[in-house]
Amino acid sequence: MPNYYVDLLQKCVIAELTDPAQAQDLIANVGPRYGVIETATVLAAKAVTTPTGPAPAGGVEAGADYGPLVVQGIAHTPLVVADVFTDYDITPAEVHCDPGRYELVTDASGFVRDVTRLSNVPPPKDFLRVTTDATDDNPPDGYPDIPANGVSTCRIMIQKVNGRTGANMTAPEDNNLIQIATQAGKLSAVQMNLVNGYAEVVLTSATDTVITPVRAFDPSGALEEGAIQIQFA
Ligand SMILES: [Ca+2]
Repeated sequence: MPNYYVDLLQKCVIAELTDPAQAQDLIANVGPRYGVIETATVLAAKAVTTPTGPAPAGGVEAGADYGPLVVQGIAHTPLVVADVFTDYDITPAEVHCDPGRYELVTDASGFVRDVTRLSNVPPPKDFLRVTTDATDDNPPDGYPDIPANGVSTCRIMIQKVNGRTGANMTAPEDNNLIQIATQAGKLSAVQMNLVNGYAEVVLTSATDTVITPVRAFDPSGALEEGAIQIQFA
């Protein structure tokens, strides 16, 4: 049965989990922001939309964040299904999330139409969203790629994001010291301060054909780390 990784705050599926055993582990250890939908219903990709009103319309403001899956090494295929609870009839039994943090809101037929965060738990930490200007062309498989020739480069962009609202944080005080790490290739910098909540580095490819996680993290632990996978092809 397919397992879908769902952003509970945005009410949007962002990936299909491709390793059933890992998916079961994730279900047993759901995080503060994400859940798993385990359903026989086949979900079709639906492009992200900018939210135009309050829940349950949902939507993702600035693209899906695969950091938590990358950091945990969870096998997945990017799949964005916006408005998943609006568009599909999903039962509470199919939605795995932390019942101490989230309440499933059902309609008269018993289908989940909304997810609300319980207010007596602390909000999710602010986090680092990592994106790139590399495009997913060669091969087109969900991972942005650059040639594995040891000289090609791409930009790695790091944005501080409000964990509760998903909005970019761009104030002068959003100047956290962050560190960046990759398992392959070279980074133009491995430590820097955010400027108005933003930083970027250049990643130069290796000559091995690999997919490497690029992580951005806050050594103080105040921010949740972010990551992206870059393919050298
Ligand atoms: Ca690719």
